[in-house]
Amino acid sequence: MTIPKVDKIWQNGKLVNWDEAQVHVLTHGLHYGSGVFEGIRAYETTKGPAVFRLTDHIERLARSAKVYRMDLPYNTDELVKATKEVIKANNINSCYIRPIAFRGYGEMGLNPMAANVDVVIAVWPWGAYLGEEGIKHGVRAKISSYRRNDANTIPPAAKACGQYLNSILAKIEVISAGYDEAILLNVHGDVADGSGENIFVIRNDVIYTPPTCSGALEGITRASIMKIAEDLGYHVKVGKMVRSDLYLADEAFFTGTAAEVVPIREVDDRVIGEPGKVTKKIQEVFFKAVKGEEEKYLDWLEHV
Ligand code: PPE
Repeated sequence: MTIPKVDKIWQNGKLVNWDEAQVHVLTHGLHYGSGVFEGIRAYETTKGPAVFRLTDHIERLARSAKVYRMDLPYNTDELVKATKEVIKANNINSCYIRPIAFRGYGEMGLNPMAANVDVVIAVWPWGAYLGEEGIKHGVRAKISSYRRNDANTIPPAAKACGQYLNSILAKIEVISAGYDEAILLNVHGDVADGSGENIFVIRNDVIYTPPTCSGALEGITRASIMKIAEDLGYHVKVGKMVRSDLYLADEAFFTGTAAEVVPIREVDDRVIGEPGKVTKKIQEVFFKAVKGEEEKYLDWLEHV
């Protein structure tokens, strides 16, 4: 997607004009992918814009940084405050939020420990990641021939910049083949997740999702959906899954901050069909929750 411009970006503690938020071409993170990032969304509510699980996202950013032994120059409270500040400065009611911390300019080579860490928080309007049609009628997914990074190669538990080359390979492979989204298996052949989403399947009214040890990111939407599904009375099981579990699902869907909740209509040309009743119910509660229309989940919203 082309990024729509807004006014300000938060860069290393200051609000700067969009066009002036620049880095040097010899930035460490540009050369080696040595950065960590988050994807967060703010939604319009009757009480003004609210960020969905902001603190949880910033805490995950800190965990990602820990994996790469990157010292963040700001603590969680400061980054939560900064996120609200940049939303306010842009006078925007609903947006996607992209905090990124990366090894900056000044050091080159594979020992990054001396490089300074830059932190940026940008916001912009971002509509349906896999399309409005996808949200309503489901997407066609294909299992990529690329395997999800192994935990002993590039840990999928962290959300690191360079690791997304893995998702990019998978995504361009299946898009070129005419599908909407890629599903990745891990090196052992178990289902991990989508290129930028977690995955759920439903069979006989039981909801299944792969464990993080299969290579799934510890998704914040995933956790929210598990809670919503349990509150609706469904059994949710976290367990290893193979490709035929996808083919034989009664229903399936992706979850993610950018993607939100997107039904899967087909996997590898095996038809699952139009979104089913469980998926639709979960989708409905999720979209109400993010907009502050579900009393039960109001504590997931952090008002700007
Ligand atoms: N798995 C992967 C690989 C992933 O990248 C994401 C988020 C998820 C699962 C879902 O996690 P969560 O957002 O906490 O529910 N992907 C982010 C980046 C997407 C992009 O294209 O960039 C996102 O959704 O913001």
